[in-house]
Amino acid sequence: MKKTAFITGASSGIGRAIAYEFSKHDIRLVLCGRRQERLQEIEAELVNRTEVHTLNFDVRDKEAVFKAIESLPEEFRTIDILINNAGNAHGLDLIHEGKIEDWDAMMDINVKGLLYVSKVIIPQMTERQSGHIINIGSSAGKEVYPKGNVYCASKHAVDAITQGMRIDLNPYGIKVCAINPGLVETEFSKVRFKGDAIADGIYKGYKALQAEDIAEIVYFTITRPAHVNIADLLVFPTAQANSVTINKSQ
Ligand code: NDP
Ligand code: 8X3
Repeated sequence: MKKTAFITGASSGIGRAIAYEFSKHDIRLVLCGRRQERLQEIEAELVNRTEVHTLNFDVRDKEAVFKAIESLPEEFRTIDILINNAGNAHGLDLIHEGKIEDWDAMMDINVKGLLYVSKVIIPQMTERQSGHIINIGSSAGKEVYPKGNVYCASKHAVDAITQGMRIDLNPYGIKVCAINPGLVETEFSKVRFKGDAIADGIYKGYKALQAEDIAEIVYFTITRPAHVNIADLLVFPTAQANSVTINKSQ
């Protein structure tokens, strides 16, 4: 039977690539983000392959999250696959020099936003006793690097929430997984450095992961047999060994 996937942060990068990958496999799509015009462009490109519905909301705004999901048309209401992907880093500063607005953004979007969306969607999964939740974590959720402090904390929280979800949803047969990438060439660094020229150098001198690499891994994860749950996956570009060891001589 045709499945429906709900993807947050679908307007760019990893989320958009997941939408394209899923559309190749006839998965119905609910695409979410703040930039509605981007979502509409993606919808226009994918609508010949599968049904697409876009939802425009900021994951920080819990009322907006609840209202948007409640507004889903009947044919998009049963969510089989939830991809909690919306998120970003904001800034790269020593802890004593960090900006409170950056800290708020990372905790509110990466952690609380993920919880708000999950809060609305999980009950229908527990009721049906089926579903698959994939949280996009990060290598920053596995180790802390210099100046990574609060972004790393937000992704460590995603790691803990993923483990907690897997435990609490175990009686319901719901699969829960975290995919944790290292460096992926998306708009991530443009957002992190607020358009500063530093962002241009982040993916130079080596081949970073591409959003499509992560999308293929996500599709592989959701197509395992019913008894197999990929629980936690860490993926780096070959040139990267950990957050600070990157071979840029290629
Ligand atoms: P992008 O900046 O390309 O995409 C981020 C997505 O998140 C956009 O679609 C954006 O949509 C959405 N988003 C951001 N803030 C909000 C918000 N407040 N409300 C709703 N949606 C929001 O980055 P990536 O694709 O790289 O990032 C996706 C995920 O992958 C993030 O969770 C990130 O932490 C994680 N990740 C990224 C890595 C990398 O190196 N790129 C490595 C490891 C993990 P819009 O602006 O339209 O709202
Ligand atoms: C993104 C990877 O190393 O920039 O989560 O934190 S990193």
